[in-house]
Amino acid sequence: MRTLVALVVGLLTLGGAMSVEAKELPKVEALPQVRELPDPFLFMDGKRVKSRGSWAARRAELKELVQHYAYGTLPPTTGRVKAVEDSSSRLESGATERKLTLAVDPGRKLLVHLVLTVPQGPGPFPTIVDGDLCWGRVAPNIVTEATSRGYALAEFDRTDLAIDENKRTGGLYSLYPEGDFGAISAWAWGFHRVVDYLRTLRFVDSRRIAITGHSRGGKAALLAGALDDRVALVAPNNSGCMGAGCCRFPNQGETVERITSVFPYWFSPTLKQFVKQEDRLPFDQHSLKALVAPRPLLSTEGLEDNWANQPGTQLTYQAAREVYRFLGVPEKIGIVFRPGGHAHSLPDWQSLLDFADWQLLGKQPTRRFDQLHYPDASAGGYTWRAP
Ligand code: GTR
Repeated sequence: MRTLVALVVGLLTLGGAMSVEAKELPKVEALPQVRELPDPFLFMDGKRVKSRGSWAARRAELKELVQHYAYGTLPPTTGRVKAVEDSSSRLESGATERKLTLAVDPGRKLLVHLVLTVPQGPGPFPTIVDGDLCWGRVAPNIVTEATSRGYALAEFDRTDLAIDENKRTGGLYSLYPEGDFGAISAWAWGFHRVVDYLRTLRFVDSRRIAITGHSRGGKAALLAGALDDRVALVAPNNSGCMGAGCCRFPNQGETVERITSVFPYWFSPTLKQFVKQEDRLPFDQHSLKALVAPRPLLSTEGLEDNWANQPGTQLTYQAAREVYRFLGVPEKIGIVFRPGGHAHSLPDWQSLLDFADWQLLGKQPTRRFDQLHYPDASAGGYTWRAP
């Protein structure tokens, strides 16, 4: 009886997600070839989302699909994060900089380095998490820009979770040696653990935590934001292939073939099977963006950053906007193109802060976040529309 009740409750709560978990997902060769960006409203069983109420079930299915076919399944959550403060100092701006080590696994073996810069005053402050500490600190002028505008900044080293090399050693790989997850999933998991910790701090506004990252760090930020509703705003920067740029129309940018040969360890080994048949992917990167909906999402792009497929990122913006429109919040997805190449520069951060001021703090924006830069290719990109 108890099992039956549990089963019924499980079916009721999981809805459409149940069919995904109960059934084996198709082998890559059995997936249909879809040349356009796949319809995000279409379930694997051919049914289509009809009302806002059934989007949750399709969203659960999409979460399974992106992990299964592309990034690998994130390890389970670990619960309480333990923090040790290594140092604390007052900056000229009046902000406080705290260097911390987080123990993020139950055995307290997996250590993550975090630098937290907090504006003067009691808070609570909206907080931006960036995982790219492995590439050095966010430039001081950007830190000052963020803190003077009332944002705390949390910089962590995603490579503490998984090294950025083609070997599965250390970090999360030691804890979950059987996992199919690649480095991007491990890094996304790291974002989630930092969010766990930030939510315990009284000076952090836990309802206003934004996440960002550059390039491979942007791919991780997008995945992390897609999979965790506690993240209030997601801002991948120049994230390109397997980030905010689509696989099906790579334009002059990186392809799935290239990224899985140069960086195979970023993904589940399954992704490689889609090489030369990317049109069998049952989603594309607009689907990751759609997973963030209805929460705010901004992608920031460089006009000379061709490798990151800016026109394909514009296309995923337009396609994902169909989902945002369906959910009644078309203004919550944005895109900004700036002059220049591949970098996480001050103008990108200013775009993020302006967008966050609007979306998280309700300040009226003085700029637009919906301006296309490239010829509108949506007619050739997708034919479906929101129900
Ligand atoms: C490139 C890679 C891109 C991007 C970039 C980066 O070599 O092809 O996908 O991630 O590195 O992370 O800077």
